[in-house]
Amino acid sequence: MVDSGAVLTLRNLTITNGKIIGGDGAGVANFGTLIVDRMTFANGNAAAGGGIANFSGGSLQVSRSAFTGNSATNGGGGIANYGGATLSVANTTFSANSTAGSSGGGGLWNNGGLDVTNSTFTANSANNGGGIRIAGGSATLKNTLIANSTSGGDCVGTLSGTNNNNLIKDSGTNACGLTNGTDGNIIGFDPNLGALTGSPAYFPLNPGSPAIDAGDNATCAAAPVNNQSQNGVTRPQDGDGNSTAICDIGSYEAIFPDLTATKSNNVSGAVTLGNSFTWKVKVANIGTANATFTSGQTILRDDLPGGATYGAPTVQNPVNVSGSIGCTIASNVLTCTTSGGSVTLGATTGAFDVAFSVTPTVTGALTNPASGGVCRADPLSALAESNESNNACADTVTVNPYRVYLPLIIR
Ligand SMILES: [Ca+2]
Ligand SMILES: [Ca+2]
Ligand SMILES: [Ca+2]
Repeated sequence: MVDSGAVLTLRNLTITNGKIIGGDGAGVANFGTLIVDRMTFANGNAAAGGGIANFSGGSLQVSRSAFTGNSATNGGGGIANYGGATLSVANTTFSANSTAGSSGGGGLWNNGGLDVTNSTFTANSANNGGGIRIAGGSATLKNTLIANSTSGGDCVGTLSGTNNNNLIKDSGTNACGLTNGTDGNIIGFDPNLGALTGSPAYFPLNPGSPAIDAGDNATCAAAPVNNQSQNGVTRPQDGDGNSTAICDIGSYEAIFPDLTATKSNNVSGAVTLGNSFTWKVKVANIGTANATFTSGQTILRDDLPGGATYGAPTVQNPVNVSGSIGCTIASNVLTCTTSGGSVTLGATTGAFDVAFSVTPTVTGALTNPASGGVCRADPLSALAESNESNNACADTVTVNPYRVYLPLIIR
């Protein structure tokens, strides 16, 4: 318990399995000033506030934390914020908290002053406001994700002031009245979350999630978010591969690799039969996360056309690459794989070239990749990328006939 007038900071701890029969705040009962950072509150049980109860006069600041599996008999499975108390929640996850009580608020119950920014509520349950129940007081939501409540609706109650750039899977009165498309709010859409991971636990955003690059950068830059995220990635990041960095909705900031492949020749696209040229494929990672291939995975495949013979490929110009890349050409298929361990192309700058000589045996267009084949980085989609549509490469070289010029004899 934090007494009125007292100040307590809790950081990097787990408070679990607390139980109060007939009382509030199984993790902490706060009457003073409580600062919670990188904390886990799990599996607590109380009348109200299975994680924390914030009583009148209390001031509670929560950041980069997780509330999971807490429950309350009356209301506020994760946190109960009473009238006359103030609560700020940022970069925090509420998952699988519940209340069976009539007050509702499986994740959070509010009757005081509440500001929620860049937080994620999912799989919470109640009979009224599975994610958040605003019973009274004032409440604002910004850059916040609420979804997948198993009962009671995602958000129930009346918000105050400006509530922008939230993603709520439910709609109407179960989305606290927010409207899709207004103030950057995304209402009625699945956030496409990954599996719970990390400590304190958070939900990653899968590639293509509508929460990616859909937040408000000014909100992220300001306190209490301060361009931080729960997963330790500095906001904002370009998560959708369009070269514009915007912070994400929820506690998580997504980063992904983004492989590209480009092919070039050294003869300006034309060669005379009887001569050779070089094809070069550049594989690069222009994404915000490292691209790591584990042992045995294929980094590049190029189905080469017939009508030529090919020299042995060589790996050239590695930049920000760790591990060993092995390339071979067999039966007119160029394959580059990891060679004895994993290979990482570092974020933003990781790249290498593969070069091989080509000796045409017939005239006409030498079109790479071959008809029905591919030239593609990560051809088996081993990695989840921000952009999967820029992995292909192609190039065509015209093979001209060898011309015989007879001398002109003038008599
Ligand atoms: Ca972007
Ligand atoms: Ca982003
Ligand atoms: Ca890509």
